[in-house]
Amino acid sequence: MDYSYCNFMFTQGQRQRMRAALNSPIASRNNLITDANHLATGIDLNSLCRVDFKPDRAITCMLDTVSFKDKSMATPDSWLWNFGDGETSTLQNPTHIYYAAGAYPVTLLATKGADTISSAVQTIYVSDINPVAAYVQPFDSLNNFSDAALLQETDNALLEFEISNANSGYNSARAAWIHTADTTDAYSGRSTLTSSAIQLGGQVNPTFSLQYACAQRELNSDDQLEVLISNDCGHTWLSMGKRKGPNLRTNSAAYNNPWWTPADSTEWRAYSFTIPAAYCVSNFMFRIEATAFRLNSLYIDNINVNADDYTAIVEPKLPVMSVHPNPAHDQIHVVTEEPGILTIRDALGRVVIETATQTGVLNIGCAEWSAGIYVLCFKANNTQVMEKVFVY
Ligand SMILES: [Ca+2]
Repeated sequence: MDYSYCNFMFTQGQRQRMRAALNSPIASRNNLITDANHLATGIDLNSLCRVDFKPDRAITCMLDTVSFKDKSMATPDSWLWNFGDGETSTLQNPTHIYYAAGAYPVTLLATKGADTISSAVQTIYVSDINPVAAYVQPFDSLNNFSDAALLQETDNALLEFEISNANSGYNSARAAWIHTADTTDAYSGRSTLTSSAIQLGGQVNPTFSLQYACAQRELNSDDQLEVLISNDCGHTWLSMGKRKGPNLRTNSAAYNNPWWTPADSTEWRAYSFTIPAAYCVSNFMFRIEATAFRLNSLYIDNINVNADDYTAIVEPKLPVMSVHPNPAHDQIHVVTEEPGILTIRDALGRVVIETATQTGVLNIGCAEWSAGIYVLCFKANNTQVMEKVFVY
């Protein structure tokens, strides 16, 4: 039986269960793929039939260490690694440091007795430290994701992000788009877009934001969007929250036709957060992870990282609001950069003030307010930002 295409045949959940079963010590199942078991079941371990390897990461930074692990069947006698930058190694499981940004094709040539086999090429993407302390991506004039300094990885090629059709972006021409063709092969999988390193060292409260639009084939499936951030060049990742199922879709109907397109900006939502201080480092990265079960279409647009300092924004971005002093006692000064609606709620969610704002400063007296936390929500251009203020 050939299961080599099993990522097209089974759902994510089924695959996780099968992998868990194979790696479980129960009934010694985790011994099934050991050399000892291969010997016992008559597999010839004296000849080499498959040479393969796995890097600990496919995207990394200059001067960072990448670990490579030999995954060949039947332990080879010798190894010759080519790291794609002119350097080689004869260790079984070497580490390597890249000293310049670029894409490096890595191969492993392994020998056992008379057999010498080369692995397939795997590319390691090495990121420079971005000299611009911001990242903005509107996807409108993009040919491929590497031009956007985004590395795409997927476990189902039918569910890769691609550039969307005309007039489907957020208030704009195009977006990044996962759409499921009308075939069960294309229903289940995970695709990620990982940024290169972004220079956030020394930044104060930079923000991450993107817009997304989503429709589902079935309203009870757990399609998911998650943004993760790294402060160590992709070694470890912190989830900034998952949007799942009903919290992900921006259109309430179930769509079977695979070509759903958001009608207008009301079918888009913002995913935004303030980047924690511990992540304001010189090699900040973000990863957008989309997991599909019965997805119809997922659109991502208008990624902004610390965009307030960036001068080349061509699309609407999140409205800008600053609030001071904070904590406040007598007055709150709210500065907004465009007309919009400001709503202030107390800790129980009750509206204290709702008012239209113009560009500039709005002074709000708060001397009579009870002490506590208040949430200011500023809406403009169909998006919103929030700030908390403590009144004492
Ligand atoms: Ca766009």
